[in-house]
Amino acid sequence: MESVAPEMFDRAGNMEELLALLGRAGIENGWAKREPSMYAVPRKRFIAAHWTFAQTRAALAAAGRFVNTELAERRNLILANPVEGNHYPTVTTLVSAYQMVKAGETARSHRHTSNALRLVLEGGPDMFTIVDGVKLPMMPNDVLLTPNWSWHAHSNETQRDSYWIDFLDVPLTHLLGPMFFEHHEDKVERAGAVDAGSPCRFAFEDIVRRLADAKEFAPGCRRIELGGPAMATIAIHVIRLDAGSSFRDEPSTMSRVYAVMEGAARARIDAADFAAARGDVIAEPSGCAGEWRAAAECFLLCVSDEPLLKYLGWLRAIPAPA
Ligand code: GTQ
Ligand code: FE2
Repeated sequence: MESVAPEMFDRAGNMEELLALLGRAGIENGWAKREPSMYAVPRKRFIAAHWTFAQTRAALAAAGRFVNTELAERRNLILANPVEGNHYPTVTTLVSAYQMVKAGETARSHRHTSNALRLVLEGGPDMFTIVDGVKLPMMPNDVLLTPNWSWHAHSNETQRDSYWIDFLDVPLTHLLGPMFFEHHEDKVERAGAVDAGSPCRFAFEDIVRRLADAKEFAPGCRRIELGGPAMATIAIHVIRLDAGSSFRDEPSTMSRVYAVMEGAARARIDAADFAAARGDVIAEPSGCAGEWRAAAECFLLCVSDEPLLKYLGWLRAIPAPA
């Protein structure tokens, strides 16, 4: 970029000379752009993808032999969307990861501006996430929140390694810029009482009870929301499908990440077919059509950026291509 005097533009004799001057001045023209900045409907960047707990569990168990929580802030495996060149987001705004904390181990206290939640796959009454000094039990299928800037550590006081799935809005934090992170002065924040009834904990038994009273949104399909919404950028829904039932997600601007809490499901997302078992994760990026089907009764966790898009006035259906 150099300084181009106004008189130079006066002397430009044709479009080519003008474009050359603009180039030297570091100014992009808006009529013959490299890339159109607007288009009729959203372009897709991410693709549907499936990760199995069978595979990631084995990988985390192996990581448990080589990686301790002194070395690793968290012993986690990032579910980067498999689209070419991507190494981090699972979908536009969200990243998902599997995490394991060994029996007797702790993962130190920290806080960050990114909002997070976890879905417990293997835990117990003495597996805790310590949120702002309060111990929240991590029982199988519980959902735990660690919103923006809340201190959190994980303390496994059970006899078995614990596994769960993390969901965070880090890709959104990266895009907008407001990432802050710090360690607690105590390695693991001192915790008072156990609070199984914390607003940051959704116990599976309560989820099951609420779903029993929920009305159908499609035949054999019931859905509840955890929180309203759970966090500023993230909505969490749990869907219960009776055996043989199915529902559709119409293509829209929201991004979704699903996890199977119980049972097994088949998903057809755009042209891809997936058979998902308990603990598996499926990315359903914005713009994708999803069809979900249960062979046997099934519980699905759906994590989305719905509240963010709603707030922005950008939650819209995307019409199918003509
Ligand atoms: O457990 O605090 O998968 O901060 C990524 C970042 C988990 C966590 C992740 C995190 C955590
Ligand atoms: Fe964290």
